[in-house]
Amino acid sequence: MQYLSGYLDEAAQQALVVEIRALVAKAPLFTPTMPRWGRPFSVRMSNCGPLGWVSDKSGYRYQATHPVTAEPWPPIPQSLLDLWDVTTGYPLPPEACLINYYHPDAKMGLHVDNDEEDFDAPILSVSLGDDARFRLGGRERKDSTESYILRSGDIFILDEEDRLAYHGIDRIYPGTSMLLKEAGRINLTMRRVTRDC
Ligand code: MD3
Ligand code: FE
Repeated sequence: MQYLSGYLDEAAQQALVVEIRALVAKAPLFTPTMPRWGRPFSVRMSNCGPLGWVSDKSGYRYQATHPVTAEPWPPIPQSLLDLWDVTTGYPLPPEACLINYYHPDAKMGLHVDNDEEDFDAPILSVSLGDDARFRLGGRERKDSTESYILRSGDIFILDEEDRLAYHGIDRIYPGTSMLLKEAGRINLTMRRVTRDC
């Protein structure tokens, strides 16, 4: 994995927040629920790109439309496509950009991202707003974990080695960033979903 601490400057972060506000005006944040029991996530989500990640009682999946509005997801902004090119150098563009919004008391339990077909492509993560404690483990839930503080403007690139590692967000540190008007954190993850040969 590559951790590009402080990669985006203040102006770039602010420009991204403006883009994200426009995206969530078109594709509002929704509350995903756990498969089977339907327990709501504390993180609210939206997506942009041809595909978006959703979760409800029938399971985790990628789909082309918003689960509430049934509209196609808005396109990924050019600035994010450029960021993907510059930082990953991957020859194919991302197909999904998941927008996670964490209230100060939101967390994301330890999990593996394996709903994609293509595990060779990198995942690019961008953090905005309040600091978060990110935990990265190994391929088994019992493997030891390392913690990182993800700050506004930080970028993470997950390559093949860490692609199937357990990870999660333990907590948000409210009031650590002035970027968003409200306390909380936004994380963007850009991904390939299909195996395009
Ligand atoms: C390590 N998001 O959306 S981003 C997720 O900060 C997710 O919102 C976290 O985990 C967040 O699925 C962490 C960094 C990240 C993203 C994908 C990974 C780390 C990863 C996939 C494999 C291993
Ligand atoms: Fe994840």
